[in-house]
Amino acid sequence: MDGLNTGYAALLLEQFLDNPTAVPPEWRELFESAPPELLRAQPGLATLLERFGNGHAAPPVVVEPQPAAAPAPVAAPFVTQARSAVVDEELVGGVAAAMALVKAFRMHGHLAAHLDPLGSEPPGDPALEPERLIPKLTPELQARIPASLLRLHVPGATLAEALPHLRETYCGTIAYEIEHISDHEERVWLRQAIESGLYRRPLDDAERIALLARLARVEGMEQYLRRSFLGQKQFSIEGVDVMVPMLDEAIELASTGGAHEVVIGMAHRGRLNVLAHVVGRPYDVILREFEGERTIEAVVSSEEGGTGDVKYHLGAEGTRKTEAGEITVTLASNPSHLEAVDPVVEGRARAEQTDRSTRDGYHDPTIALPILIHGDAAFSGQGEVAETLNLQGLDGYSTGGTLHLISNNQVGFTTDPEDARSTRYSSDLAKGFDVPIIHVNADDPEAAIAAVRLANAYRWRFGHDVVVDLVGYRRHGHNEQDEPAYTQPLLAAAISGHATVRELYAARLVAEGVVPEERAEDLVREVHAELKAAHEELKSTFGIEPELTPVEHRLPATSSSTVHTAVPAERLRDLNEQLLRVPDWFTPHPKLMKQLERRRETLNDGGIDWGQAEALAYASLLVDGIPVRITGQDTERGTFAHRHAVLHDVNTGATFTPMQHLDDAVASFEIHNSPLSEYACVGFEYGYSAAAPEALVLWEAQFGDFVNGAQIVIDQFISAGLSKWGETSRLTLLLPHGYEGNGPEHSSARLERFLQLAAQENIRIANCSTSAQYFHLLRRQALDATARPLVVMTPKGLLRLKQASSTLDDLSAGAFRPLLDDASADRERATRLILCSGKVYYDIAGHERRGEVEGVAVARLEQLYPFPVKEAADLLRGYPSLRELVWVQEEPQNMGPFRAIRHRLEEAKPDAVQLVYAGRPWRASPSEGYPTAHLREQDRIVRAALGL
Ligand SMILES: Cc1ncc(C[n+]2csc(CCOP(=O)(O)OP(=O)(O)O)c2C)c(N)n1
Repeated sequence: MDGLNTGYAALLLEQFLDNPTAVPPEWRELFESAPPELLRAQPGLATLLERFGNGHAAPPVVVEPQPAAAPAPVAAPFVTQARSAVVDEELVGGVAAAMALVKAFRMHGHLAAHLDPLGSEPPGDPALEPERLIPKLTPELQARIPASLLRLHVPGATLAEALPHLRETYCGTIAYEIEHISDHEERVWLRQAIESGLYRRPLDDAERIALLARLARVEGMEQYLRRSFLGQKQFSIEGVDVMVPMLDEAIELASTGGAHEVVIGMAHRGRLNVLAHVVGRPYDVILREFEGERTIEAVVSSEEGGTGDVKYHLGAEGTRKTEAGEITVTLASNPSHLEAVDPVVEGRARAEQTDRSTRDGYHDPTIALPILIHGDAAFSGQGEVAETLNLQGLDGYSTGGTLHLISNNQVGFTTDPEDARSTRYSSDLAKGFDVPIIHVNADDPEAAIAAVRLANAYRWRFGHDVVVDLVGYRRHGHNEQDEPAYTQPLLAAAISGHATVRELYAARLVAEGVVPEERAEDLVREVHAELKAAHEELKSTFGIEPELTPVEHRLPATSSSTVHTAVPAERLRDLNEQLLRVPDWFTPHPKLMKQLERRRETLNDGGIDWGQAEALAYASLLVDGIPVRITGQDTERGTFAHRHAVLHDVNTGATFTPMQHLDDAVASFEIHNSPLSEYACVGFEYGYSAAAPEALVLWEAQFGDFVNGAQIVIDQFISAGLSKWGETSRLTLLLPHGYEGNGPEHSSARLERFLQLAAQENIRIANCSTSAQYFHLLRRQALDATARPLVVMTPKGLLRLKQASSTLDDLSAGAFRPLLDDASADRERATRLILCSGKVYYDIAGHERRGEVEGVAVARLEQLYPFPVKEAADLLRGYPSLRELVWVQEEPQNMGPFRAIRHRLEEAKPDAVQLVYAGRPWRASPSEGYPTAHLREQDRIVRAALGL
């Protein structure tokens, strides 16, 4: 017994001795059953409780609130029995054993549950066997222990009566893992919800027939496709067919709860069925894909032709009618990379849930429900799942709870669970995130619906994630070209002799007289007929070119002239002043405030640094109605302490974000420090930005190197999404980059990787060298009519470098310039033109021997992609005496921009001009580890560039 329970029990005892009716009935019964002399001495209480507790953890009755339903009336065995100490001791011991048994069912019942449709025996657990508790818990005692004392919500007045229900509830075709949840209220709620059977309300006949019809549709479609397109991949759903009616139910419930949208992320398995039956993609569109016709999306995804994507990766959007009205169902496009879409779906849902016309982006999670469907092998194997689960409770990322559905076919390609994970269940990871887990047998469709109902109620009540582990099987191979018997012969044999869920359910409904046998058979035939008709209709159109309107997805290589990025000086002054304002109740750190207040002087004297230029860019966008969202590790302050967008009260710790208090702002400013993740966080922002095309969404890396933790999102979504799915966004990656002697890991954001991925104007890549350029770039990114992701190599040392700072005039006039010429060069006489990008410019321009060299000009390439072809040609034409064009970079020759832009430089220069490379040689690691080695190498590069 712990202190709390003993203390609580002592309190109750005191009350009982004073007035026996003042304590809860079960305590009264307990006290009344004990010898009075034992009760009157405190050590006696300890003995009583010790026997009561039987060395186990505290009985749950101690701190639980009363159940909503009144407990069933019970004969008072303790009172009416002879008051002999021997009998009472037996009873007390029996109660303790009974509590242990109840606890065992709640905690370990799942181990004895019948979850496998193929009938494998559950492992069971000795703690679930009442016989093992004999002699403490004889059948006679079981019949005397009142269920209310055990806080049971299953039917039955005594333990003996309740026991079968307990077993049925916890060890049937649904099983629960909820006892790991640290929140007491949630545990109590879940126990009550589970045991009361509220969410297992039997379906009525109409619902059962509709469920059967749905299963017939699911199965019918898979069969039709397999027979008509032999060997084509469809990643059949068969074995977890009930997933479709489960999604139907989740959508219906979401709609009833007021949601306008359901956003679904899923992999290959069952996707075609979900597309057709859940999202509502017409059969003929799916059949067209099987016939090898290009999809409409693929044809129009870019002027030069996108690649399109295989049919089981394509996203879709549909509108569904529900009892509560229409609801949008979105299936996110996703790559083959399992689980990569998880955070993307979360970001999409969050964008839908956010009101960006409010100052801080009011978040209402009821607006959209995210559903993630996982494979069992992927859920336990891919770290992205953990990163995504970790977002659920965070202010900047929460979506009010995600419904996770593990489509558990008990195999991953050809790998058995024993080789795929170290834990018993695929879902085990989720336990570490306080997530309730509901396992359900996929051959019991009604149980599967009940699982969704409980999951939905839990999400609605607590706003947290919930996992439904749908345990089924895979009727065929991994795909339609695989022979499963080669690798899982026993499993394949068992499955081939196993009736489909539709057959099983039909037989049940026929046997129960719910549906006539012929009607049950007709259901599948009808689906086949419908598909056949759609197929024939489609075939009759072959040879006729569909009328398609090509969509213009190319973007101009330079800033569109229609994008006006300059902001009147007076407005900037006003915004600057407002950004320095804090309310009376707020005491900022005086030293920080002094530092920020220097931002007043810079408007007159120059010296507007990166942080100030960025703040003014965001503020000016907010008053123009463009929402801004920025996240990243330590982004509120800024890794390099250059942002300080969120101020902290030195006395109370309260925060204040001036950007959310601008007088004329008509759009939201969201800023959040992110968890220490790149993969999920970049994925989340991609999803958010794709669903919020009007917003400027930025993600900032702590150092640019770390962005490769999100490489899958960059390769598969950010750069290829447009070509594959016609999907793009304004997502802006801020990647601190530059060689400042911090070693191999804090120098390079791997610019070369982005350049390699850049084609068909899919993304923009920039590396600015002044704060005004950064200001105009950010504004252009938000205002350009053509949305594209932007990758910015952001500086470290330059953040405060005087020479890189700007003046108010620079912000109130002009625009972003992709190429900066050397303003002080003698163009007629210059024979060597150095071209570089980013911070190395200042190393060259500021080199101690720069003055010694004549005939050298230094220009800066600020936008690396799309390459400013015209500007580069104009630049070179401006230097008639040129003999050498030197490309200078800090990165090794196999990295950095050189290899990606070399052909552009060759094209821009006259033949007589020689192209020279100055930079680090080919290297396997980006930079030196020692500061002195760095300085030596940096100096060598600059001298080589200047010809010293
Ligand atoms: C990140 C990643 N690694 C490897 C693969 C290759 N792959 C495709 S399906 C699959 C097995 C998936 O098993 P599971 O998650 O259980 O889903 P199921 O196909 O059984 O529905 C694998 C390994 C992949 N698609 N993505």
